[in-house]
Amino acid sequence: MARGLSEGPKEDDMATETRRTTTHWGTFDFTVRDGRARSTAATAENPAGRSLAEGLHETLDHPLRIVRPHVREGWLQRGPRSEGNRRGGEPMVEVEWSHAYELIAEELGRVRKDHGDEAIFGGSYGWGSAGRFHHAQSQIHRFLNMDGGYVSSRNSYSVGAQEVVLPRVIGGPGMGMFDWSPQWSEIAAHGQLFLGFGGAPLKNTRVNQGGMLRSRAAEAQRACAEAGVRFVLISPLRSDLDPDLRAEWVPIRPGTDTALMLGMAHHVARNGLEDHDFLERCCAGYDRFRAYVLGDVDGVPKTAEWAERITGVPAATTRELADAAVRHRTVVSLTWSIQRAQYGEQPYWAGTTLAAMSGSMGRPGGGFAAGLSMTHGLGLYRGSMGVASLPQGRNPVSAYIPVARISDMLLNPGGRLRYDGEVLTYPDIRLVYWAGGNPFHHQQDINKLLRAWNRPETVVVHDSWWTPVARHADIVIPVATPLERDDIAGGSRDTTLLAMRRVQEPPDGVPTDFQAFAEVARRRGFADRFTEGLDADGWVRRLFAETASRLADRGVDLPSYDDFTTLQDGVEVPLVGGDNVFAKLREDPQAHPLATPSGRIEIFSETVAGFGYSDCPGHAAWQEPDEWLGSDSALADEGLFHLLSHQPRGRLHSQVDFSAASRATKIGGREVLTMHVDDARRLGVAAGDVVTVSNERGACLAAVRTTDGILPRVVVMATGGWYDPERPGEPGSLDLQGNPNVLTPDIGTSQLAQGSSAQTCLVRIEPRPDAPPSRAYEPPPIRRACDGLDVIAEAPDQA
Ligand SMILES: Nc1nc2c(c(=O)[nH]1)N[C@H]1C(S)=C(S)[C@@H](COP(=O)(O)OP(=O)(O)OC[C@H]3O[C@@H](n4cnc5c(=O)[nH]c(N)nc54)[C@H](O)[C@@H]3O)O[C@H]1N2
Ligand SMILES: Nc1nc2c(c(=O)[nH]1)N[C@H]1C(S)=C(S)[C@@H](COP(=O)(O)OP(=O)(O)OC[C@H]3O[C@@H](n4cnc5c(=O)[nH]c(N)nc54)[C@H](O)[C@@H]3O)O[C@H]1N2
Ligand SMILES: [Mo]
Repeated sequence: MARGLSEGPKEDDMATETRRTTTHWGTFDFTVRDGRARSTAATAENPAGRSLAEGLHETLDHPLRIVRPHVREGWLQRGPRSEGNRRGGEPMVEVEWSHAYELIAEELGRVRKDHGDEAIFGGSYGWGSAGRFHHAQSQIHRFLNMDGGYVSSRNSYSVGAQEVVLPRVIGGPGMGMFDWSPQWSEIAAHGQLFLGFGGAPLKNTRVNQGGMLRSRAAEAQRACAEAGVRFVLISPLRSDLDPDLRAEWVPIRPGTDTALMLGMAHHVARNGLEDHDFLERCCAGYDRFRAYVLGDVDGVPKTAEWAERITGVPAATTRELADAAVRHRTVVSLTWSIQRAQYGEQPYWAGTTLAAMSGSMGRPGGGFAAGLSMTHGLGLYRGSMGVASLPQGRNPVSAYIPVARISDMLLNPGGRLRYDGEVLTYPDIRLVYWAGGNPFHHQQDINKLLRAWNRPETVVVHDSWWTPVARHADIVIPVATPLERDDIAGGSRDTTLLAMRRVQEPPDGVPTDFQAFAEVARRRGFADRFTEGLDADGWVRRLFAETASRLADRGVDLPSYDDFTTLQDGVEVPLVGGDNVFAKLREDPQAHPLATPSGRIEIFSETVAGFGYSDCPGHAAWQEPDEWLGSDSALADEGLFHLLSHQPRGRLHSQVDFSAASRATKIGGREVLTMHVDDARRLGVAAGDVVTVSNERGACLAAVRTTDGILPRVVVMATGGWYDPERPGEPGSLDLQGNPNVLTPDIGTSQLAQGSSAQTCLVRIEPRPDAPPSRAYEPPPIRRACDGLDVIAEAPDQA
């Protein structure tokens, strides 16, 4: 175990000490000698973090590190313009710090004056890094709010469909279901059957938003198996449940879970096996759903045989699962990726409905579960620590988009969008400002994104390395990494308040996001309001003091801040909030109504039905996706495969993709495409071979891995490999590294939620011998102004 921070250096290596800090992917101890980090180790309590620790310290002084501000050559020469931009395809020119800050300040001023505050997009989605003060989203939003506001984004890539549909069905906030889901400890104590749609892969529990110290997910899952819970894994991929759980594997075609649930519901309804009492007292509209399931509405009974034709799951299995679900204390659990698909609202609504029919809803260790183990704390803890965060102020601009509609917004100023009962108008964006996210990772259909991204006049990005988003900026401000800042970490659904201690100093002159925003704020005339006269240390102490006073009200005493920073295991904090609303609902629906119009679970929602969306009717229903293995084209053509792009096991999204930990998950520097052994044979490829994966939206290279643990004709690739176009700046280029988002469609889940739909994706696969190497981890071409380049020295307004 790492030496305690308070112990100080040993005599024999005076200059060496251990420093501990926290990331979204765990807490790490760094050996520091002569002011530089020399090694990384995960905490002993988080063995799973070892695979993500490898080489983390090496990322700090890596050649990909940006240490000076840069401006895209074309922007510097010709100034901001809405035509002819070739972002990502031109050299970047190194400029002076003050010059870069002035350019940003000038541009913000020009765009606000000429086009209004609604011309600035500051949605800036992304995970960024752990830490309550240096949280990039809070920083950029505070900054932009004080400068006049910005067009914002709503909802998440994680759970875009769930967040909008569940409040209509069960009420409450979009993320409420995380606290209301049965927890692993309750399942171990009371549960009997775990129906895991998409499973509960332990790889996902290596990550926790805001950080974590100890990993408990594996033991919590295993305790259920040891208690005799029957695990059924309903997923195209066998590795979606820990082998120790000895789950029965029911392979299913991607995108068809709703049909399986309807087949189960049919069996239950047809045989009168429902929990009639719960459906009558605690639910609304079951009759409407039942009529649909039995075929009274459209003449199509949703039998287990009907479901088999869609899902590929034998009818007998569907019926057996339905019988088991009504006889046993059952959890109907869905991963989030299932709703990150076209019509992603439906499986969540159907899962809630099935759980309500089953008899387990609102009973201990049973009912509907959303995303158990999809991050570490989900299923382990309810509620939050209530740690203070940086105040963001008020945004004077009301215009917003559902987050995944960014390309559509940039491509269609003035265009209309239906969303959750509203009609939104896309604003005319002239300036994009991003800190703490990577749209060239997270957005679907990157070739479309690139076309859209070239429309605004100016794009400003803060990042620490030449990430894909930094390469596609006009003005790049390099910032200190999370390992170079002091902060407080308090993970969501975690119980440890931790000090983050900087591991080393940032490179000379490189600011934190906070310092960079303060510099621009000074040039915009509001530095005092932005900083409130405090430096970062002053702010961290203020947030700690505010947290201490909140916790004192709850009877928890924190040490002084200075003592706190010496506690390597932090402080344990009890969580607040997160009552199980369904238990109370079952007990007495009059006394404990849900926050829905009827106060009950809306198996049928008049509100949603009233929106009149053909792609999201008033109850859960099967809707045929545009791309799936049962489509006419896929049935006729064996060359089409369903591509799933799931979360990477060796990193968080695209973060430090060049680190040793992330590279260890690749083959030959490329992302891995997992396919069935029979498919590999049919395609004439073997493990390790490079293939081209393509469809009408784009193409990427990947290296083959084969297994018998995947449904044939399904292939899976992790997200987050850095976008590496063969011809940088050109939409449609072959991606050399293996980024699945050059293939995924940019369509909303439906007009209700407009969530992202990455999992609805068919592709073709061909062997690609002699593939060109990936250059993702080389910096872009860089020029210094003294290289004789003819550049304008100032922004056009000043010239
Ligand atoms: N095909 C497909 N696409 C997906 C998904 C999928 O399953 N399939 N999943 C989706 C999901 S669920 C999510 S959440 C998104 C994730 O998408 P993102 O959250 O955008 O991905 P990250 O790689 O975490 O991007 C964080 C960026 O911020 C930078 N950064 C880190 N810390 C800081 C900081 O303190 N300051 C600044 N300025 N920069 C910082 C990092 O270097 C990195 O470039 O992707 C979505 N995209
Ligand atoms: N190691 C690691 N962990 C992470 C992250 C990371 O980047 N790295 N990211 C975190 C974030 S931001 C989020 S939002 C969560 C995401 O959590 P999820 O989106 O739920 O995670 P995924 O890994 O994409 O998907 C889990 C499994 O669902 C299965 N699946 C996909 N489509 C279908 C389908 O149609 N039907 C069925 N039955 N199964 C399907 C896939 O086989 C996949 O392995 O993960 C978090 N955890
Ligand atoms: Mo996510």
